[in-house]
Amino acid sequence: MSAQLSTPLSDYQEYPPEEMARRAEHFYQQIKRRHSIRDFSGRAVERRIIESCIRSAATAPSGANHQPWHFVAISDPAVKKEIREKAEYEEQQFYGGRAGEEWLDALKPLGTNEQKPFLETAPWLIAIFAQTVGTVDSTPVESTIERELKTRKNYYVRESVGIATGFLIDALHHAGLVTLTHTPKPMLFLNDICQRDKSERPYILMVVGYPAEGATIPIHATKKKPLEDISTFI
Ligand code: IYR
Repeated sequence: MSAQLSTPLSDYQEYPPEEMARRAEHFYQQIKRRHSIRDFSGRAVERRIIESCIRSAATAPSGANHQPWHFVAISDPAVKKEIREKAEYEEQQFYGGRAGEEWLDALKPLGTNEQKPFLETAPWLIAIFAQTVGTVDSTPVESTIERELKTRKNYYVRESVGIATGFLIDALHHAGLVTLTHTPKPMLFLNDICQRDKSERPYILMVVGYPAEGATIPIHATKKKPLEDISTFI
């Protein structure tokens, strides 16, 4: 007899079409208030909020359900300071020419530069790692050999971690927080600081907190392409 592979779908919720339309529109009205923020307040955010949002992120679909992600949530000021120093060093090279003229031109309307004070001001940084290989479960391994035996390849890693990151941004926004999807490049320094194995790739450094009083957003970032331009119905 083969092992049972399925369980009833018990938590699906159907809505009548009218309610569905209302909910879909309501979601749009809520999500369109999400903006990437660079002016953060230093106000603290409780750890349990961050924990819930990471739990939401981890419900994302992933290749073979391997869940190839790890979230390192950082609130320690000394660690945030170190991250800021390392990120600003990389950004200096980036803005100083490494990015190339075309890329720097594309960034002009955002008004970004190598200064990243928010990496220290914001109460939380969430370093998201993508695991190219992973272990079957999270029980600690005793030896290198044991790790190798328990290690398996992951699939669609970028897609999976990208979707989970989207869920995370949405969960944080829903909770009433603001985020910046930050990508210092290269950000391998995050492996050392967060003590993550080299087989894990730092994917995004999510900056999380409250907006500073008088926070602004670039006008450029408010211009979203209309439905006609981004979709085709056949
Ligand atoms: N990582 C740099 C540059 C940057 C790149 C893109 I594409 C952006 O949309 C925004 C910034 C920085 O964080 O400044």
